[in-house]
Amino acid sequence: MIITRRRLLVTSAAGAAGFALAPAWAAPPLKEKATYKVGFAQTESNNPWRLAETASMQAEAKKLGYQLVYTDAAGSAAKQASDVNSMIAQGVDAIFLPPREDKPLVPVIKAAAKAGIPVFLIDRDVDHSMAKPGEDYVTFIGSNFVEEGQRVAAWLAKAVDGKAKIIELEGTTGSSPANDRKKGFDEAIKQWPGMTILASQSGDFARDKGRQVAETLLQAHPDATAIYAHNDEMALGAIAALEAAGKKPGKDVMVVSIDGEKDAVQAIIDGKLGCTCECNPRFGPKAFSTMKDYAAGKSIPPYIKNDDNFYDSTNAKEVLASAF
Ligand code: GZL
Repeated sequence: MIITRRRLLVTSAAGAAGFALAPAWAAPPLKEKATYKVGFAQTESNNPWRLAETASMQAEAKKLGYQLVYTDAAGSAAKQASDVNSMIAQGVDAIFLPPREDKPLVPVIKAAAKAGIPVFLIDRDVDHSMAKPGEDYVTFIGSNFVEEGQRVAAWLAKAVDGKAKIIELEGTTGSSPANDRKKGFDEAIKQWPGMTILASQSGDFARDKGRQVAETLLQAHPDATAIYAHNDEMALGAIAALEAAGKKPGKDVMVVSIDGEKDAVQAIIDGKLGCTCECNPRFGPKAFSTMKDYAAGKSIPPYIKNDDNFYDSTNAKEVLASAF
C-alpha cells in the first residue's frame, strides 16, 4: 500500500491498482521551484502587531524574490474569505493565512486545498473540529495562546499576592488567540481563590475599543484592582481610561497584557503596565522556510510553535530598542 500525497493507492491481491478515497486527504503538494507566487491574506492593519507581521512577510518575500499577493480584510472575516477566493482564482502557488476568526475561513481553506493550493496558517488557527492540519491545510505556525494566558496569570498572582478583582479585555471574538488567552488565564487563576473576574468583554484587539470597554467596565466595577488585556493595544487603551478616571495605572489598578509592542514596553518602564508576554509578529523567515521545506518533501509537523519572551520591569529597558 503506497500512500501518495493525494490519496491512498490500494493494490488488490490481483495486483490491480485501484484508487480508494483516502480516509483523510493530505494537503496539496507544492512543487519545488526557483520562485513562487504566494498569497498573504492579512486580517486588518489597525495595530502595530499586524503592521509588523505584514512588514516581515513582505521583506522575506522580497529577499527570496517571490511575488507576494497581499490583501487586507480591514477587520472583516467575510472579506478575508473573499480575498482568499481571489487568490485561488489567480492561481497562486501557496497561501499564508491568519484566519481572523476560527470558523468562517474554513470553507475557503478547503476550497484552496481542492484547487491544489497548500494553505499555511500563521498567527491564528482554525477550529480543529472543522479543518485538520496535514489534511485541509499544511500546518499552523504561531504562539501557544493558552500558555500566554497562563504566564500572565502567574505573574499577576505574584504581583498582587493572589488577591485581585479583575476586568478582562478580550481580543477579537471567535479568534483563536482570544479563545485561548481567555482559556489559559481564566483556568490558571482558579489556583488563587482571592483572584476573581468581575467582567470580561471584547475590545477587538483595538486600542480605542479597548479604552471604551475599559471605561464602561471601570464605571460598572469601581472596585476593580487589575485589568488583563489580551493584547497591548487594548492594555494601552485601558491605561488611558484609568488616567481619565483619575486612577493611577500600576498603582491603583495593575494592568497586564500580551504582545510586547514598543509602546507597551515603554509603559512598563513608566510603571503603568506590569508585564507583557511577547507574541512575536515577525513571521516572514519561519513562514517561508516552512513552505520551502514542504516543497522539498520534508515532513511538516501539524503545529510549529513560536516561543515567547516575557517582559516586565526586570528587562523592559534592555528590550525596548528591539520591540516592534
Ligand atoms: C496573535 C495575533 C493577535 C495579536 C494582536 O498571533 O493574532 O492579533 O496578539 C493582533 O495584537 O491583532
